Amino acid sequence: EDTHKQKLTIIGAPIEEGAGRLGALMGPAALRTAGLVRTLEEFGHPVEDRGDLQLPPVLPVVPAVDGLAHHIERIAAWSRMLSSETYDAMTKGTFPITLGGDHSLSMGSVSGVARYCEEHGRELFVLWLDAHSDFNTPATSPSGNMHGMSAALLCGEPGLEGVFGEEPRGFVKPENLHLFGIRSIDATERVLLRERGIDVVDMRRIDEFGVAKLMRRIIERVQKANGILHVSFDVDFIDPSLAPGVGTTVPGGATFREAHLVMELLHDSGVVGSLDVVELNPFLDERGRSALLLVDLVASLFGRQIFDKPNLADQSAGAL
Ligand code: B3U
Ligand code: MN
Ligand code: MN
Repeated sequence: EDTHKQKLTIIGAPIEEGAGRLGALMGPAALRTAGLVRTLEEFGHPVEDRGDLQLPPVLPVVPAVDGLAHHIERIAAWSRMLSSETYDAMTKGTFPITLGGDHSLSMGSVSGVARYCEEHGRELFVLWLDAHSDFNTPATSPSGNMHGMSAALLCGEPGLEGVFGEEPRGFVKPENLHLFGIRSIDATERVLLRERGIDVVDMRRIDEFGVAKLMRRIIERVQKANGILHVSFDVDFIDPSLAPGVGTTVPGGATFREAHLVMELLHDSGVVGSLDVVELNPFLDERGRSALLLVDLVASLFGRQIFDKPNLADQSAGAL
């Protein structure tokens, strides 16, 4: 789980039915056009690109849910497939990067990572970079869109068992989920997030304390537990003025430097073991700028630096 020269497995997940607007299907293609693979190779990582996965011709039968969950059969098929893809990639000692596709894909990608962690006795932590908390269930969701349910499913909330059925899956401990960059929470989500004690780093906390302090606190938790950190990067984490290519823009998002700093700190930490890049909607983008920004952010996660990192061992003013 080292972001330094590790072998990477790219998994394209052209899924769009979890979102309210179509177009995220083109996300993996746009990220490739923007030079993702070339950029990762530039930083010395051998890359295996598994291409874009396809839905199987026969979808699983999912029992009816209490509430609203649009296209649950298709999302169940993607989840099962992606779970075994990320699990296999990690079992082979590689770092899976799942390209979306809408955020419902993380039900699958993170489940596979969690399964790997369980089998290897490693504690899993999840950093969910997003404008939204994605903590609805079919019973609480105002929209029925499953990209707003993935974090809840991963924490084992009721109502989403049918997504995996009897297929192997893994879970995330609610206390190990860190939502970061949040600025849109439904009333029903708020209740559930409080009941489960989820760590919600909202934009106000980022404004007051800065991303560096808030990120170090999360990274130190992972390091102390010798854990593995999964990063789930929703494009709407970034401010829409910089990344307009997303279906659900929310003003007041991360700035260019805040987003890069998050990635730079994650790189230096060495704790990241897998990544999702989700919700890029090229149909809504402007001349590829969101895709290009995402590739630059991924480059920061894999080692691109402006010049030097500060010496943390010596925090005296002179050393800064
Ligand atoms: N919370 C709302 C909106 C939403 C969640 N995630 C996105 N949008 N991208 C819902 O539909 O669950
Ligand atoms: Mn999301
Ligand atoms: Mn979002």
